[in-house]
Amino acid sequence: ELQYVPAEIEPKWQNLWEETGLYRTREDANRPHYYCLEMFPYPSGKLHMGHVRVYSIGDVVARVKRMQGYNVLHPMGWDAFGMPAENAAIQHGVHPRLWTYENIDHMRQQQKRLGVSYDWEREVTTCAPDYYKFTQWMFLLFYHRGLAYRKKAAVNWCPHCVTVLANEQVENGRCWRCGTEVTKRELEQWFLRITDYADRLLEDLDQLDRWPERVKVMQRNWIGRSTGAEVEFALEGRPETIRVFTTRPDTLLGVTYMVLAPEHPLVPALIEHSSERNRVEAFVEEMRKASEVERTAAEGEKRGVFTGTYAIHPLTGDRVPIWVANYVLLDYGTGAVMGVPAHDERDFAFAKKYNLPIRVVIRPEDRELPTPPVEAYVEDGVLVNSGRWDGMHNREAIHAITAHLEEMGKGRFATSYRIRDWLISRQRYWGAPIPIVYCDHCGIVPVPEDQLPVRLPEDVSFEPGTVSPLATNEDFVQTTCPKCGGPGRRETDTMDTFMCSSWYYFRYTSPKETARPFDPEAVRKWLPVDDYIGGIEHAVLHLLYSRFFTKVLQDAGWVDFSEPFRHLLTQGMVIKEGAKMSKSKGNVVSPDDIINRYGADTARLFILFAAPPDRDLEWNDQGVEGSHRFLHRVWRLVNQNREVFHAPAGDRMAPAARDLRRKTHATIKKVTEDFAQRYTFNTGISAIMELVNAIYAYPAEADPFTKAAAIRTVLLLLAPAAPHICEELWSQIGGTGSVHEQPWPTYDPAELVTDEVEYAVQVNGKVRDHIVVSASAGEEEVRQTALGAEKIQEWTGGKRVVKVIVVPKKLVNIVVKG
Ligand code: ANZ
Ligand code: ZN
Repeated sequence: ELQYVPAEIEPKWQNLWEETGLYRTREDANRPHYYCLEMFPYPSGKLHMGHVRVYSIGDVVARVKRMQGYNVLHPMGWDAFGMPAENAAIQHGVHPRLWTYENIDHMRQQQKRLGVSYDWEREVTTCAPDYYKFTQWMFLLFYHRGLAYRKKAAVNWCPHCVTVLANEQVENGRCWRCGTEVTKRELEQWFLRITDYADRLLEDLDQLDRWPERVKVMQRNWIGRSTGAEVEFALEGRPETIRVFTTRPDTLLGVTYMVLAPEHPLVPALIEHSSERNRVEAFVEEMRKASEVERTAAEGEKRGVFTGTYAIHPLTGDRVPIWVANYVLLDYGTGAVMGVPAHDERDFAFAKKYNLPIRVVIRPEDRELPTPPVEAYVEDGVLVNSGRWDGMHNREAIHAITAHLEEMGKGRFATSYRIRDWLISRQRYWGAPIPIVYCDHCGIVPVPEDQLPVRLPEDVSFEPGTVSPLATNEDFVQTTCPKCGGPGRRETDTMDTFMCSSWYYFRYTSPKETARPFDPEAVRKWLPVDDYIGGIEHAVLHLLYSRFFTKVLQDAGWVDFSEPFRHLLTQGMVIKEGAKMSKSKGNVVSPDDIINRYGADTARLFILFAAPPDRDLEWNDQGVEGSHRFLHRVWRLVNQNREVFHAPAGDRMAPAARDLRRKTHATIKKVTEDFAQRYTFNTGISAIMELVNAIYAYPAEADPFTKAAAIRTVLLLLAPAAPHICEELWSQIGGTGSVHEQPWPTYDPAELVTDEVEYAVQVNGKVRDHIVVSASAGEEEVRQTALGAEKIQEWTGGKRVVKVIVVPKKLVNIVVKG
């Protein structure tokens, strides 16, 4: 008998699969297409268990779909630009390109060892010129559509290193290298106008009925659309007005003060002649240094200063004191709010603290509010102290008051968004150069498409001290203006790596295209992606940007759909001892160790079996052992039953054979649903385990055909999860071709029908129990089974049975007396 030695069979089959091109994407015209995609990794160095989990999930789906007769696109690639490569260059003196490509080679090897069925001929690497050429092309597409623009924005700046820092390089407000406190610096930067697409990004979420609700909620909050009104407040003794955004124009008559954000552009002019000028200036300076998070934390202290100036209430003409406070943000709404302490919690706290008046204008319909109020009343109600609107329901008043303001020219209906335009400039080396030239004559000039890629120069200085490493290479910087041919200077910033990952799934459909980012025909065939599998940490940025790109490509006529991912599966974390695996916790289990010890099939099986994919998975060594033992059991099942594959047919209608056939078909049904519809791989695998048990229990003398068919079914159903062992055993039983090219087994509904009948059992006309008997049971057997049922005896005990009526295949009625 052969031994199960994963270290022998796994590399053997991996090499054979590669030689025969088993996983090359098939494009038969008569088969439907299926695109199964896992989020591509950042080549950080080596795979962790989280990677193993996503790839195992994706691989099961891809393999099942291939067996079900689809053309399957199942590609892999590298999100290869980004900070860690550059940090390695700074810290260890390796060039980012070398570091990155070495990591890619290593991780690709690990993926191959896992036996994942990728079509490696479609691999994409975002840091390769043939790829980033088209990331630059995308930038130009946005630029020419008026969706890319330049404006000044603040970046993190380390005064000691004299360099810009990425957000990830700021640790607790200090530089990651030297620990100096980080300051802000204004630089010209490129933005993409994602806010133009805010409404569509929000509304199209409703189409995504196969996305987790949690992800959609996060995207909705990120976009943060609020509807309400803008109200114009005149200023006392000044010509300007203050415009506020409010979601509650119904509370307008409750306004007792106004607040401007500390950086509001009107503040300096407002306080110029004010007695409060010095105090306000000091406060503004202090706020400039605090982070947004600190300033707006809900529990955080609300602080402010009076400016010494007043606005005029648009309806009453009352004087309203103007304050500056930490809780108002410059870049939300208009950067100014009307303070309504009676109906807003933050305003209430602020008014209490600074002794500002509180005026109630809404009260509940069924009770009085205490005077003075002890908290903000934020619910719906009817208006009071609001003149002509008194008694109106506040929902109605929102509309009525805004309409009134509009008539007076003092306000309008308005919508506000939390989402901001996407800042894509990075003062970093390891990214795609922004394809722009600055010319003294022509200004900003986009690099023409036929001059792409703008190549990333090899030779730059990574030493901090310049704004952007690319600026240290004069050959790169100095160029000719594409428009006038005069001297020009290249943009030296690179693009946010989220630009690279926003379109890679298009590239896989036609990765060898040289003149366009992708072949629209190929995209029409494969997209939208059928399954997209990845981490919840991408719920907002990557997934939102990808949706944005798709909509822009749709508007430009490159694709004919608006959403790139039909079904999104966000897998849970892999944890050990209740915590996420991480170096700092010292609880990391290395995929290599597990593969060395048990083989890839065990690793994959355990990971799929231990939890449903969207839940966190608790790593446990006994579980791994258990999965490994199960594979041994499957191995022995085949090896101890070689003869059944050659034996003559026996009695196929004997009860044991019928039972095993029923079990086999029921398992096919269950596993098909679990693997290809519900994505609950754990329960599918446990169904296969039960079938294996049933085969072991099958009597030696029973029909061998049925047994052989059941074993073959186990191999076919298990092949997507444990591809190597199933391939090996398939070949041992003389199966033709690869197990992975067999048609997925289908079940016969007729085989599922059980030969049993259920009867309701009544005692004196009331149903007291149900019994199950063989369909062939005669009336007497049914009668005896009913009378013998435990629950029935509770009702008949001590009484006289006067009659038993059997309605065939339905009902037994027992009549008792006494
Ligand atoms: C008056 C008012 C009365 C408000 C009331 C609320 C309740 P959402 O829903 O998040 O859009 N606000 C407006 N701009 C702000 C800014 N730049 N910084 C901080 N707060 C700002 O919130 C809109 C509400 O948040 C607005 O409606 C405004 O306060 C405040 F009973 O106006 B409200
Ligand atoms: Zn020019």
